[in-house]
Order: sequence, then C-alpha cells, then structure tokens
Amino acid sequence: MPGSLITLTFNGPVWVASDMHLGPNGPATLEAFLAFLQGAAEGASALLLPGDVFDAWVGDDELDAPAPWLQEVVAGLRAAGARIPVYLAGGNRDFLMGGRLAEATGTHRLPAPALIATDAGKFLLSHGDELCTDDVEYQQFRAMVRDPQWQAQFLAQPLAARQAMARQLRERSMAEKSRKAADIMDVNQQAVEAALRAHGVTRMIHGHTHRPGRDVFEMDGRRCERWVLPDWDLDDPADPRGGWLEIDRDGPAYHDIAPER
Ligand code: LP5
Ligand code: MN
Repeated sequence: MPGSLITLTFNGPVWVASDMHLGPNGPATLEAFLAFLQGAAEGASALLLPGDVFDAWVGDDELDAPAPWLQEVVAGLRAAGARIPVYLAGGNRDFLMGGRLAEATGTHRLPAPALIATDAGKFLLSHGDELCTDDVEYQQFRAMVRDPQWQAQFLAQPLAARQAMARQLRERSMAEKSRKAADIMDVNQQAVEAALRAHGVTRMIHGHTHRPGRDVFEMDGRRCERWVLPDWDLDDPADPRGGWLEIDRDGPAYHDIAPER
C-alpha cells in the first residue's frame, strides 16, 4: 500500500544537503557549512539535512561541554532554524542525535525515510545507507546499532568511552572500505525500486554513497530519477568538495561549493 508515510509539504525553494561529516579536524568544511546555513536562511524556504552532518555523534551529552567547533555548529543551526524550518535526520554516523540536540539547535526531526512534497512534486528522501543491501557486513552492523536495547546499553557508558569507541570504529570503517569492492558500497537497484514502489513515487534523493549525480531509469514503464547528494570535504587539498541540491518548481539542481584557492 503506497503512501503510508506522512508527507512534509514545502512551498518555495527547498535546499537539501548531507554528509558534511563535521568534527574537530575540518575547519574549512565547518566554515563552508556555516556560510551555507546563512545562505539557506536567506534563500531557501526550508533546509533538509538527511544525515551525517556530524563525523560521529555518540549521544546528546556531547553538548555538556561542547568544543568550539560544535558550539559554532549549534549556533549556526539555531540561527538558521530561527528563520526557516531546518530538518535533521540521522545518518550512519550520527543516528544517535536526539531531542536535546534538536532543542539546542531549534531544528526538527526529519523522518527516515521522508516523503517531501515540493513545488516540483514528491520525492522520497533518506540517508541512503539502508539501500546498500549488498554490503551485508554493514547491514548486520546497522541492525545491531539501530536496536534500541543496544543503544540504551551504549548510551549508559561514559561519554569519553563512547567517543573512543567511535574513533576506533571510524578507523575500522576506513580500513573496511578500502577492502570492500566499490560496487557493494553503492545502492542496490532492487532496493531503490522497492523503496520507490512502497511509497508510490518515481523520484528519490539520498546521500551516503558520496557519488553525486542523477541516475535515470525506467520502472514499471515510468521514468524514475535518483539524485545523489555529494559529501563535503573542503579540507582535502587533493579534492576539496561540497554542495547541495536546490529544489524549486523546475526540479532539483546541483549547487557546488567552489573552494577558495
Ligand atoms: O561511514 P563510512 O563512510 O566510513 O562507512 C560506512 C560504514 N561504516 C559505518 C561506521 C561509521 O563510519 C562509524 C560511525 C561512528 C559513530 C557512531 C557512534 C555510535 C556507534 C559506536 C559503536 C561502537 O557506518 C561502512 C560501509 C560504508 O559506509 C559504505 O556503505 O561499508 O560499514 C562498515 O565499515 C561496517 C563494517 O563492514 C562492519 C563493522 C563491524 C564492527 C563490529 C563492532 C565493533 C565495535 C568496535 C567498537 C570499538
Ligand atoms: Mn553516511
């Protein structure tokens, strides 16, 4: 039965971005994100951030004694959130974002997945990791850490211990990714089509795979589109990058964040 999700309706330009992976070691990315928030507050009617805004989020008590970079992110989100609705969804690195962060930033929780109705029609929006079904080891890991009981046990540990585990896991993830075949880390086409069918739409937007672009294909005789958001890393001298999608009545369009050289 398609259409069982609540639809979020937006009038006017909607900006969508993900995978900034903000943390203590990315000053240029942080600066670009703060400028982007200001731009969104001025140019968008809503801002949707479907996951991995943070490089790692181990619980909302990260806000107890926030480092300067985190204070800036909170203040930036709060300033944008005071002018336009800002929606945040958890990705595979920041799925532990909770109500306290939402309150501190004045943002709303974006359902995962979300159905959004824009001036250009409907889109399914999600982080995208759930579509990478060929990455069986990741999906097993995902099922474990999305389990409420696992999360309660994890959150019961001291903040410093959780941060240390997240650091270890980030290192492990980077090692695993260099070992895994590239195609298993992309979305699975059957999973994409099943998600579109389940929600009765022909277009989706997601992040996570860091492979920005538009994939056009036919399903059940209908033209379908899958728009992939870019990841951000303005601190990578070899490949400084970042960007977002703006959806207006003509549909989505990419905006690149041009690095200053
Ligand atoms: O994130 P990215 O792009 O590097 O890779 C993802 C998948 N990796 C992850 C892990 C995150 O990067 C780390 C998140 C840290 C913050 C979370 C905090 C709360 C959890 C703390 C848990 C202890 O999501 C990667 C995918 C890739 O996307 C492409 O889709 O392949 O998947 C993996 O690397 C998972 C491995 O395949 C399996 C890992 C098994 C680990 C078992 C538990 C070990 C716990 C160790 C704790 C010290
Ligand atoms: Mn991700």
